[in-house]
Amino acid sequence: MDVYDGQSLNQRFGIDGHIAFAQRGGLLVAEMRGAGAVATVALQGGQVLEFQPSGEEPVLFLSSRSHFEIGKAPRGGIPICWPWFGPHPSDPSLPQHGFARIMPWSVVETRVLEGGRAMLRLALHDDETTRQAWPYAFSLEYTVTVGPELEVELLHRNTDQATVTITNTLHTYLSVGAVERCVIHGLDGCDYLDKVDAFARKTQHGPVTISGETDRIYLGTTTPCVVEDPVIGRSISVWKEGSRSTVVWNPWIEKAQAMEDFDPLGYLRMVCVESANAADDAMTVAPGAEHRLRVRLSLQHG
Ligand code: TA6
Repeated sequence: MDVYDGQSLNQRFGIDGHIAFAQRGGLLVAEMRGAGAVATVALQGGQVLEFQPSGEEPVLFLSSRSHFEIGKAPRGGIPICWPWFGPHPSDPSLPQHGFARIMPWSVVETRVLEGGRAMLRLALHDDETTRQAWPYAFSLEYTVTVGPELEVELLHRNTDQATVTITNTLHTYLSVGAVERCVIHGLDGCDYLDKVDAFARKTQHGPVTISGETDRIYLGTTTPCVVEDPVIGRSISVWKEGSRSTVVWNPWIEKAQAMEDFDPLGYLRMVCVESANAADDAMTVAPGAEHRLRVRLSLQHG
């Protein structure tokens, strides 16, 4: 099926009142509604762009200057960084954060689950384009479940004959009232690589706060993070499974201004808390084996 034919997708996978396919700029998106929450997912990259439970402010940051065009990941939501996180280890001509977030994913299933949650399942398999960048066979499935919580799961099956080494992240951009007022719990005592200080290895003492460019890979951590947001008056819990690293990123002023798709003051209203396997936590996946990376976003008040 042509992954960019909205009409045939609606005929085959649309579910009245729950899932419809529409054009957003140059991208085809799934508009989802489940148990009172709404979400938007771009078929390019399987990128969740928006998630908003009823009565809540948007949970994900999406830059107002995002491009919705083929070949470029919109700035925000949850880009899927796979099969490598960051620059390619040896070939600078290859895309940063791997190719999964800029490839066309195909729809394989849509369903309404118990309680009225909406589910969308997408797939991506190796082809000559991916094999030029990464010479291995693979099968990826990405499942997005929308309800009062957002759950995403990236399932990688190694269909190659070789063991592969993967770094990855679900690069979650959270929307906050004022980043400098937020407190991020869950990383106390963790070692991290500080990308703002030549990847120096440091130890986190207490919660994480943001008062400048912050780009840290926390290592060997499997615990959930909680972003306390006193301005909006809520906390966002980032639960994860299948991830041993957590990346915390805010570009702050200069870096944000250097990104033309980052609205000028957007950095004040976002923080990335990314569920990853990066650096020392790179993973190997044997032939025939599979790896699941799951993230669940939920909100708490008071
Ligand atoms: O996850 C943090 C990070 O690796 C930063 O260093 C910055 O590069 C960010 O990802 C965004 O990367 P992108 O390629 O989406 O602009």
